Amino acid sequence: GLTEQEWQKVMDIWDKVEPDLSLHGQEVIIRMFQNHPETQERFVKFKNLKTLDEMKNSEEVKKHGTTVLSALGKILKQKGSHEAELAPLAQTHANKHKIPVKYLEFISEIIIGVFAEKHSAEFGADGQEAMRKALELFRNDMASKYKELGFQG
Ligand code: HE6
Repeated sequence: GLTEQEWQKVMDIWDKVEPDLSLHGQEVIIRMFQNHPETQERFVKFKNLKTLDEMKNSEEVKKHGTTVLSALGKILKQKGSHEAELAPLAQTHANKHKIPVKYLEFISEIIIGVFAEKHSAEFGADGQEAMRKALELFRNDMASKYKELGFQG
C-alpha cells in the first residue's frame, strides 16, 4: 500500500488535473492510441479515426477522456479502499471490452507522462513515484478481479 504521505501527493496532483479533466483525458487517450495502436482497435467508436487531426477534433475522444479520468479520480480518492468503485469497472473491462492488464499498464505510464508534462513544477520525481504506486495498486486489484471473473487479462 501507500503511506498517507504518498496518498497526499497523489491527491495534490489530482487537484491540479481536475479543473481541466477533459484536456488531460483527451491527451491521454490520443497518446495511448498513438503509442499503442492495438488499444484503439478495442473501441468500436474510435476504430475509424485515422489521423492525429481526426483524433484531436473528435468530441467523442474528449468525452471519453473525461469519462476515464473521472472514473480513475473517484478510485484514487478512496486511497485504496476502492472495492465499490473498482468492481463494476473490472466487470466491464474483463467481460465486455476484454482489456488486458498490459493495456492498463500502458495507460498508467501515459497518465504519468501527460501529467508530468503539463505540471512539471508540481509533479516531480516523488509525486510521480507516488502516482506510479497508486496506479500499480489499481492494476493489481483489477487483475485480482479479472481472475475472479475468469478473464486471464
Ligand atoms: Fe476503459 N472505460 N478505462 N479502457 N474502456 C472506463 C474507465 C475501453 C480504463 C482503461 C470505459 C480501455 C477500453 C477506464 C471503455 C469504457 C482502459 C469507463 C468509465 C468506461 C465507460 O463507462 O464507458 C481505465 C484506466 C479506466 C478508469 C482500454 C484499452 C484501457 C487501457 C471502452 C473499449 C473501451 C468502451 O466503452 O468501449
